[in-house]
Amino acid sequence: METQFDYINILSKFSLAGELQSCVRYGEGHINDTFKVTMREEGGERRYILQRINHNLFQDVAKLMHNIELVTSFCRESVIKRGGDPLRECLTLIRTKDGAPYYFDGTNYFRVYVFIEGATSYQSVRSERDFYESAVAFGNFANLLSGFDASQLYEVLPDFHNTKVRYRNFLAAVEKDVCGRAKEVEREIAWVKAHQGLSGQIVDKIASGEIPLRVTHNDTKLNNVMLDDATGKGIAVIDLDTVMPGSLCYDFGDSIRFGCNTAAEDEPDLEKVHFDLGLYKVYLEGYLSAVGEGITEAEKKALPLGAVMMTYECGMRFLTDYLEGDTYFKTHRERHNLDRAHTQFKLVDEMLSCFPRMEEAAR
Ligand code: ADP
Ligand code: GN1
Ligand code: MG
Repeated sequence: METQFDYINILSKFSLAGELQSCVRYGEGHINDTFKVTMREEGGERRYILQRINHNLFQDVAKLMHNIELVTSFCRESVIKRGGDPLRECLTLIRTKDGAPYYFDGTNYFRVYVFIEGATSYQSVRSERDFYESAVAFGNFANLLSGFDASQLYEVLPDFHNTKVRYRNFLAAVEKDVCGRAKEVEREIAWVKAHQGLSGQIVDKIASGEIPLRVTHNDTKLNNVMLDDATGKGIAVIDLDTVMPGSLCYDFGDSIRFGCNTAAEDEPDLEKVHFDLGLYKVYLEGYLSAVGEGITEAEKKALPLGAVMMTYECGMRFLTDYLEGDTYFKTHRERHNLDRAHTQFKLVDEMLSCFPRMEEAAR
């Protein structure tokens, strides 16, 4: 297996049931290295998720894991209160034999979660129903987090969705041009600059108090929610690394960015990439049905803007990473980040061309 670490030794540090059978790379996350671990025990198998935490990004893993512990125990309690199954409806951390929430082998940091069985995280929307259920799950999650005390959390990635800061970082990457790629992407750079006006749209509303800062998930892609294989319901929200102060508009917007694309996030053939307004309406309905009474009129009004803004920001982040030599997002081919940037820019163009209809739907 292509791990660059001794997973047998790593796994032996955790309190796992049974005997190790296999450990294989798993999922399509862009940040951590994720593996599915199968253990054999009497009467069957038990599965876990092993993750090598991306500590280039999360430089203070102790703080990151402090957040994860708090958020997962908070979710667990609420699932138990409503009579649900905490092992399927929230992430469950497995401790090391020393009782720690992660293990450091001198080079890398690792954590283990219970594998959520009988559920799937999808890479693209298969049906309106699935997308609706994912919206309900993320809406419920936002509702749940409204009871969470923000002061307990570390802001592990400061300015994560501060699009103005992202824009400044983009300009710096263009300026430095460490890989000599700026010339090749002059057109894309010009596009980002021409749309600079978008970057302050949500940030300024938060700064002026027009929309509130809340505890949010901040990475609400479809593949960060698990849909039950039997019922189709969104049962668990996963990938909690970025739970931090943020805006509902970010969470709503990121789901739209990813899920309302008629093609994959990295589709090289732009003919296939379109913004699906019908799916946007489906998600909006599901999200509003679950997010709770707490959402303000100003937030509701800004949801469509959140979609445009998050797509702009993400495209800009992909282009920045391309300019910086693909050091942030995992890439699997030449120009992978550039392909990703292209899809996002096309989606923004299409969103802007039907923006009044997006606003109308959110009224
Ligand atoms: P990244 O931060 O790299 O996106 P994630 O935490 O989202 O990492 O994990 C990557 C993928 O692994 C997810 O999209 C999902 O498919 C799968 N996954 C993660 N945690 C679990 C779990 N507890 N049970 C089942 N699948 C999981
Ligand atoms: C990353 O970890 P993952 O793959 O769920 C990224 C998001 C981006 C997304 C783009 C911590 O999400 O912010 O929107 O890729 N996560 C982090 O697909 O940077
Ligand atoms: Mg993920």
